[in-house]
Amino acid sequence: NEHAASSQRPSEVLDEDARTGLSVEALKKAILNNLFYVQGKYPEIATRNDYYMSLAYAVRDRLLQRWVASVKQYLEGRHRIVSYLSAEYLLGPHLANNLINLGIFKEVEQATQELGINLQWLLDKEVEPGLGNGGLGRLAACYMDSLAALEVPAIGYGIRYQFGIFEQEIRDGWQVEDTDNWLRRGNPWEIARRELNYEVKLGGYVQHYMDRDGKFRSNWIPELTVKGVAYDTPIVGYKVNTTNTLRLWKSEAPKSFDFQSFNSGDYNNAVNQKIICENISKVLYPNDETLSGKILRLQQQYFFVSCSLQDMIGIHLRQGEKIEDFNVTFAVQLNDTHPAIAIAEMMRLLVDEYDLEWVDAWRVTTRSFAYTNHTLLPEALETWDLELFGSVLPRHLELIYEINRRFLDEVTIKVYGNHNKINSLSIIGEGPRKYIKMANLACAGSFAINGVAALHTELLKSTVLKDWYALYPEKFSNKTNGVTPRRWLVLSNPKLTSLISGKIGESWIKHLEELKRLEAFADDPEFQKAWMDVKYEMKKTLAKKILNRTGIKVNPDSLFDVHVKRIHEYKRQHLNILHVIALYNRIKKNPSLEIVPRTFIFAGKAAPGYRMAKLIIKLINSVGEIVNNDPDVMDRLKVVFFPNYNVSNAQVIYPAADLSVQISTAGKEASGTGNMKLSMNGAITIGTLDGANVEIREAVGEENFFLFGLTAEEVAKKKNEGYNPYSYYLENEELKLAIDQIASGYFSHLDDKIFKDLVDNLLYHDPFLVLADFASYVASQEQAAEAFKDKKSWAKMSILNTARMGKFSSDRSIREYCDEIWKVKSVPVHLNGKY
Ligand code: H53
Repeated sequence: NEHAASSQRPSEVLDEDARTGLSVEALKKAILNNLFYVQGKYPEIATRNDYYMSLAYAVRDRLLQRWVASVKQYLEGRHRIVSYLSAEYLLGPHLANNLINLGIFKEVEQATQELGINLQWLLDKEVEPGLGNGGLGRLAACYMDSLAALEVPAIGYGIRYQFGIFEQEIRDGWQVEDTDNWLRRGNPWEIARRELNYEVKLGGYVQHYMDRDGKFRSNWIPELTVKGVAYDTPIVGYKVNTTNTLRLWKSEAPKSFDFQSFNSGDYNNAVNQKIICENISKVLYPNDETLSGKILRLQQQYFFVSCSLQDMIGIHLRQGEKIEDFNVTFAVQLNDTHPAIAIAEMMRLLVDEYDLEWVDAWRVTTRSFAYTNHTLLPEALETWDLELFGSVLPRHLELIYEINRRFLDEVTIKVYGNHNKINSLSIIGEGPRKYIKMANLACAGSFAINGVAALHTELLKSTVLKDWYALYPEKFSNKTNGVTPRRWLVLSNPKLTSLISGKIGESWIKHLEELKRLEAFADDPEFQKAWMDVKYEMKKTLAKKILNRTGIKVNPDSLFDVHVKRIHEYKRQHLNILHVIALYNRIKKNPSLEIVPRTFIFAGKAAPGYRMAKLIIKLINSVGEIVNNDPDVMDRLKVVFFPNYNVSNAQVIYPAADLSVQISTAGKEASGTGNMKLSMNGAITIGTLDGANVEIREAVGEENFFLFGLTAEEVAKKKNEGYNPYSYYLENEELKLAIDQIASGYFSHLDDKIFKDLVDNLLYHDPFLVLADFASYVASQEQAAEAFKDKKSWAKMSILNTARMGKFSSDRSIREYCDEIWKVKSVPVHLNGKY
């Protein structure tokens, strides 16, 4: 990489007020400047989007100043760097978040106002980068925020998908997908680093030969070479100078390509090859918790991992370090198995490209990587058909065979030749077709393995990774997930934020445990009222949005029962809807029934190929159509499916929730993070003992949590004994009626076929024990409704939920990763001599 010499000293560039000043005047000047020089407009003809871009560039200049300072300081000091490898980052809009972290929200609000524009209009212009599916991608985004807030040197590596998660529309009650062309109006937050690019080989075959020194060598002759170009997004920490890099790779055709084909006159082939290369980073696979086994997905994973490792090695060597010391410079975290191919790629780079001996290469590799497991669901544990794998990564297949051979040699002694154990530990699965087990590759090549909630880690150790735990107990630890209070409280709920800060100051934003001090006001009637007033305001705001998006009018005085997350059978949105139907039937039976009015709010995307999940969406909308329009109901119940659940919509929904619905089958949800965000915003959870719910209940106190359902142990036992859902159907009248209605077409204009698969699945299989937990759920919901009637005690519960959420800040999670896994320290960054 060349560096152009400049006669100007950096400080001359940095001091320029209009570029980097934080005063209202400087910001105004910057916005107008950008309007003219970047957008080519003047105020009279500028659109809202022009102003959005001008403001975004003004903010970016301020980020860049801190970013350059951070990079300089990291490199000069030779500090240890965290490298987070993740196929997904579900960032959400940048602008408002950057204003908060830079501490200039108020100033920009005033600057825009003085220019005669409304900041909210501009914030609404941003198209959010939806480069993730759900929890896993959003976790990566929260962790990037916390790494910067804690002043930890870090790089996030991933893929710059041209199309992110699809946009969801609801037509006739069904989910319809539309492409997410998030880059259509440009992206002011990224900087294309054209000069930072790497070649990545794909396909082909491997030649073996002996070199002049008698050393065996391998030469991978690829079928295709693609180029990865770096696109950097600065991630600034909350009220610190630290600005880290999110480096996403875009795939392109290498230049040499056009030449070859051009020379041979095969223009069509050249164009086709270009398309094949560009396809690799084209689109995010829309599956959450299900593997797809598709060639393109493997290519994506390998593509971004290879670019990232080449980049890290470059950074390491440019500091004058030896390749053998790579693991001193970098701690590399694998976010699930999606980047696990990094283990084999690291071996290839070290052995084939940097000439290390196998044992030395393996030592460096196994001291560099750590692996986070995010799921116990067997259908989500990634495997690759061995033949397919070999067709994409022939050299890696050889390397994995060798890794496995040496590994099994070592293990066989330890397990006294127990074949079942050897099979379970092997990286290669046997069967009609052989396959590669990515979780086993990740475990073998990592020095640390963690789950994402206490229960999940325990279940990992006792089930899915049992044999690994028996051999390497010291590698295992738990790192309960967390979420960033900057986006999920300060940004989404500014009114609650100022109420809290008015009582206990602002330091809780960086030290969330300090929310504890709110407990002192939990019984204070005035504070309770102010608290519930904020909740009411947020419910009105959401009610407006609901009317606008769905045409459904909801009552902000009703209990907002909020179930928002990806649609999946294990998350049991159908258990929720069965409860809705039960309440509806109680009203039908006794029209003068006095019940707590409720608004059921659902939101979430279904993977486009997941039939049952799409059917559940249709069922929710069908039930809604009947319930919402039945005059007998008299507005006591409303069912809303809020379309296109994404980060922006979540920011409006969480603050308005009274009840947080977290009802997955115990043992299935690894952690959950929406549960944390809702509780932080003062919603009370109705939930099973699953994932992080267990720890949330411990933190907020059992009297502030509505518990129901079978435990993970009871679920396992019931399944072992032979679970019979049909008996639950026969025994529970309300359940039977609800299911019979669905089956008979009561909610579907008498169409009795549409929900048949769903009904049959529940009655004869019910893999997620919906029917077994139904009675207990309904009973628990009755308690919740009863509690909601007592406004004072509800307010107290709500305050205590927020007050006791300190543990669930992603700052706490990241601190644990730093201290216990990565062994990295924070590096405060100074700007012009100031911290
Ligand atoms: O990861 C979240 C967890 C959540 C879990 C989720 C997840 C994905 O979103 C995708 C794949 C996967 O294996 C796991 O379902 O429970 O909170 C972050 O850890």
